[in-house]
Amino acid sequence: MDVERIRKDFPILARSQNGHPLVYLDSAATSQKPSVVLSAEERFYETINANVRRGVYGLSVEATDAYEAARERVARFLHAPRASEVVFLRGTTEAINLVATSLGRMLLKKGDRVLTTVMEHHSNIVPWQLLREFGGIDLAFVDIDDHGRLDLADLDRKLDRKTKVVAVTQVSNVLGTVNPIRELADRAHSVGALLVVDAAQSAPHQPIDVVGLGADFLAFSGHKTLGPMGIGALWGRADLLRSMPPAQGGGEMIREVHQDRVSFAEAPAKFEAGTPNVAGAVGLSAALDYLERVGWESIRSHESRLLARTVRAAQDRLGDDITVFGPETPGEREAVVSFRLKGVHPHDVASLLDDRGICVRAGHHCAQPLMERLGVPALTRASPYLYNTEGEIDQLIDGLVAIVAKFRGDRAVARVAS
Ligand code: C6P
Repeated sequence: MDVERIRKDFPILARSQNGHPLVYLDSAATSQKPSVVLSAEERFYETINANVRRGVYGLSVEATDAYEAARERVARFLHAPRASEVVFLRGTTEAINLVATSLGRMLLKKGDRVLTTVMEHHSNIVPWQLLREFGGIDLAFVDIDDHGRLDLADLDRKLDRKTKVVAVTQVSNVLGTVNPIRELADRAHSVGALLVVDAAQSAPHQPIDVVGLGADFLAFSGHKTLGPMGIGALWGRADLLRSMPPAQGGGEMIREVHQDRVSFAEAPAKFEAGTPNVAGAVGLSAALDYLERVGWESIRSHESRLLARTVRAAQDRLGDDITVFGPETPGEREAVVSFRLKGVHPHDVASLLDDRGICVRAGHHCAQPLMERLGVPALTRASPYLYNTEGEIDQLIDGLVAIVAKFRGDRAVARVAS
């Protein structure tokens, strides 16, 4: 894979930050966008902008066709049996909220269990907590082992006949742990529970096979997969979507509305109340085309080289001064490397790296239960993507070595002064 050529497709990578070339290592928060995505959105607004599904005039039909073609594109990416199983939403958060709200109205009764895990993003915890607060469901969390992998024995202990939903991330946004989704699907289905998969951190790195995974629902965000912000998708099994009530009401999701009654459109329209983000869907479609053109295999092998280099160089050059979290085996980790430097607050690490033009995320990463489980208040996280180079990883490590030296020096000065 020719990374230098790929970098030219991403206009933002040519800018500088604090007087240094930009080194963007926060793609797990949001990816950068190639020109083809920017121009696909622009072209939509310049040439076919009209509201969808409403108009009988040609322009509106063209806009609707573009929207539905984007749905077909996402369905192909997900290997979904039918495009009508793909619901366009703002992203993973909105998708999981839809599932929780709708299942809360249809399936989940007081005392039923939803099983999630301690490694989830808040988007796959809080929607279920809302059902606990307002619907009286029981919410349980599967633990992790010392390497940051799911504790499957704990899952078996907590997965009982009361369990109606298992909600799990495919890849942790903090640990990078890759969860065994197919195995989890089989275990969930053995007690009659549905499996909801959060693919926010896996979709950017591989095509998804919703049927092969055994998922009942799967959600991802366009903005992490080179697409625009404000667009993402929920895939759901056709029979489930058919029987589920809508989560939101408004235009376009109805069949008939009268003062005394309402009936709903078929899925996916039933779940897409209001004017959708059509340009976003068109941009997402262009992003998936771009990723496919580059080639998933090439992307994955490039990324695993970058991740391995990050972990190895961090350990070689920083030794005991760094603790890297998550599974050590390369195949068990994807997307992110989270770490702590001894004696330096993660926010200071991110801020000092920013002085060198290097963007990494620091904080609880919207995973506070995981931070509590790990016994840390915060972590620093680097998340490379297809446009990052090995040289950038070396700059990151150089930066960390300098930060450790600076803080060690500061402490020595403080000791002398006291
Ligand atoms: N994680 C991160 O820096 P939205 O915001 O809806 O596009 O995605 C939410 C979400 C859900 N699940 C996982 C596993 C995620 O990582 C995210 C987003 C970003 O880690 C922003 S907090």
